[in-house]
Amino acid sequence: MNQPERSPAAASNPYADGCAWIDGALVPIAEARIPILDTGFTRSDCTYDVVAVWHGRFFRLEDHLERFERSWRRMRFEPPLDRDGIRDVLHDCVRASGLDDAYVEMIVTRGVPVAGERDPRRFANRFYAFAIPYVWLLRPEQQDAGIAMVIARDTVRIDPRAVDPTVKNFHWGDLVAGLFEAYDRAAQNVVLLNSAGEVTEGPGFNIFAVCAGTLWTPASGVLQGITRRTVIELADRAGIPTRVEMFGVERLQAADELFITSTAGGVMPVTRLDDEPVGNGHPGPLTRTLRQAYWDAHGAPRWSSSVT
Ligand code: PDG
Repeated sequence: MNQPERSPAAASNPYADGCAWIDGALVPIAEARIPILDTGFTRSDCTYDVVAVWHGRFFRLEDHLERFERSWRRMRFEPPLDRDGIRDVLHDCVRASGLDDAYVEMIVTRGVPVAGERDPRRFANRFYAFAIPYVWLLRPEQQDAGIAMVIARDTVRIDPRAVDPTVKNFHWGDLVAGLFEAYDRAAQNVVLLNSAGEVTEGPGFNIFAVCAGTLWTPASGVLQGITRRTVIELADRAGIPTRVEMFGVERLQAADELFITSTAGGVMPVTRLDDEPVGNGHPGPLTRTLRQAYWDAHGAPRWSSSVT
């Protein structure tokens, strides 16, 4: 599952490190710039989505486009491109890059204020996209061995009534503060609780606990991850029961297995929690089965479409 060596063709392609789409033009990723006054940057007034390309095929592109559209509608954006236009741009970025395995992001921002304008209804919204080499949330050896995670103590997940986590957003202040808590406690990653002490999610991933053969994942206050949905569907097909409900730290602490899910890396094991082993301290059987099933599903025509 690791990145292949760079081919001679890639070495001469200016987009081989990634390709962005800005104002109707493709740009090599290192030269891609946005206007400094774009309120997507100055106010985090934007939404985005990330879809993967694996071995030349988009994974669940229509589901990502649908989630993106739900997000921008909720934030009352009017992107300058419709869904077909956006899909075409994503294909263009990946094709130009020549990447077989890519991390493909689409962003809509409120835009640049004209002459001190402060009424968000009066901005021309902007659309950006890029494709870069596939991003792994965990390094390969961490995916095999699992990582050490902490439950954040000093940081709570931002209240969903303030920032709706089902609308993918750049308000990562709590997630990044949580990561520093993890590093300070000699762990690699973090899961955050909400203000009621219920488990939510972490920086770029959803979380699952396996308890006596049943999968548990938080129902709300989290991004409705496409990887999370894929795992639930794969588990269903394999006859593994899933409970999508809120739960507290005790369920994580008592779990036989823990894993995280993200477009950036798929299904990834967590083998230590707050300095205690999870189960026997090694990736468990359900985690391994679902991780394999996840990657096997990437060629399936119902979920993947080739880059054209
Ligand atoms: N929760 C949060 C807060 C996320 O940002 C993400 C994905 C997920 C859950 C999982 O959703 P999905 O399975 O649809 O990917 N975040 C992506 C990828 C991870 C990363 O850090 O690059 C992102 O933010 O780009």
